Amino acid sequence: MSHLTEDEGYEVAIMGRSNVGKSSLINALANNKKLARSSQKPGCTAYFNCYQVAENRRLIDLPGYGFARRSKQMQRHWESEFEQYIQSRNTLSAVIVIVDTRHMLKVSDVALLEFLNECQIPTLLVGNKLDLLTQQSKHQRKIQITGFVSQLSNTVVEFTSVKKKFGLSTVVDFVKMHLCM
Ligand SMILES: Nc1nc2c(ncn2[C@@H]2O[C@H](COP(=O)(O)OP(=O)(O)O)[C@@H](O)[C@H]2O)c(=O)[nH]1
Ligand SMILES: [Mg+2]
Repeated sequence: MSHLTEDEGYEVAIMGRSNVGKSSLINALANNKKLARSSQKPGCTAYFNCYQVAENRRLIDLPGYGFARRSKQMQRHWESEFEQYIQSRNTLSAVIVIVDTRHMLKVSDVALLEFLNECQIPTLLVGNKLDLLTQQSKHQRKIQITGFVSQLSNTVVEFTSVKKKFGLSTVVDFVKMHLCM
């Protein structure tokens, strides 16, 4: 937090567990495969990685949460950084939370979504890696996730495959709107 740029302008932050596709999404939005480090090794990103989209407009790639191989102490450190960032960053206009649709929402995803809701931060929940699901599990997962999100007044949902470039226009529109572009 203390190393971030001045709290001026607009920011959209990208959050999610490790390996769900946060860095890949930034690369897709930027149309640059090498921009954000996309890694096979989970838990690699341990910084607020800030990408300036235009003057005073940033996308922030945050470290993955719920990464068990990271020490408990590091997990607690990042939890408190997340909380502080969400609660105190004036420029934080909106958050994109990404999940891997092969799995159910995890306790940590639900906790984050509910916290963002309490803080009244506009949120887009992105159910990613849709290309890896069968037609039937796609349908089931969409019903489960959409059902949960319908209880949250500040949250909308979209299903994507960053790999197959599917569903990304909703993400682009959400980012543009909240970065006032
Ligand atoms: N099949 C598939 N793989 C994806 C998709 N999005 C990301 N990945 C892969 O998932 C892995 C983790 O992605 P990464 O962007 O590093 O996740 P991060 O840890 O959340 O930043 C990489 O191998 C990506 O190529 C997707 O939509 N479909
Ligand atoms: Mg990453």
